[in-house]
Amino acid sequence: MNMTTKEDLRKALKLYFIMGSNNCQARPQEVLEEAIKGGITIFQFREKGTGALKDRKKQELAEELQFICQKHDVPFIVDDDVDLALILGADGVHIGQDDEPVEAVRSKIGDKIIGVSAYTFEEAEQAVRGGADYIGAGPIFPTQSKEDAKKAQGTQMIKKMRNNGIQIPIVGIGGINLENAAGVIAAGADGISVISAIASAENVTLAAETLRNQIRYYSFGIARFFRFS
Ligand code: TZP
Ligand code: ICP
Ligand code: MG
Repeated sequence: MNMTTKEDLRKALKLYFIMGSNNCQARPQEVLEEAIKGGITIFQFREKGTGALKDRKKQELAEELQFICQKHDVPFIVDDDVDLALILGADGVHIGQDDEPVEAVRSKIGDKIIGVSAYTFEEAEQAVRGGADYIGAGPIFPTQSKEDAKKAQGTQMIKKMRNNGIQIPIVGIGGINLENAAGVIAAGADGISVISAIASAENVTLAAETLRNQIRYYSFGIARFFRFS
């Protein structure tokens, strides 16, 4: 995967697809292939919750999904499991507030991508200080996909992070779909991350494609607005 500059990462975060084996009906390998056809720009392997695979089985699925990502030059990120990310040589890890501090993860994983979940501005600020490469802000809208999800706080949290000096890439997460994706970008996010809007879609490729077009259209509008105003 070619990710040579910070701007490459910002671009790669436009349409972030997250999935584990319990998020889809069809085989995850097929769902990922279809989502890539639809234009997802980065993928996170998040094997969590009811019936989640463990150990050897988890690693085998991760390897297969990583292979698919590599074939299509889509960055492959591992949720939570820094050891697995290292074993696989993943492009990065995504960690939450209950995981190890960013600094500790950085010392293990070197210059690979580190994303951090943030619910508040203070959490985002701390992640930046620790050396995070991007922030996953949310839940923005109510979600069914995370068992212990906090209360949704709307797009204002993204605005707050932006207005208070968070400059690294931000992706919104939680309940994002075709109807509300534009508002997340308009609030200042570089991209959106979704599980169910793609993994549970009847037509995975079409769902990804439609989200991608939505983001493209709105990011373009915002870029023009700032250039001419
Ligand atoms: N973290 C905050 S919300 C969420 C995670 C992992 C789940 C997002 O899933 P969905 O289906 O896109 O709401
Ligand atoms: N944000 C992102 C991008 N991924 C996650 N797993 C999360 C928040 C909790
Ligand atoms: Mg976590």
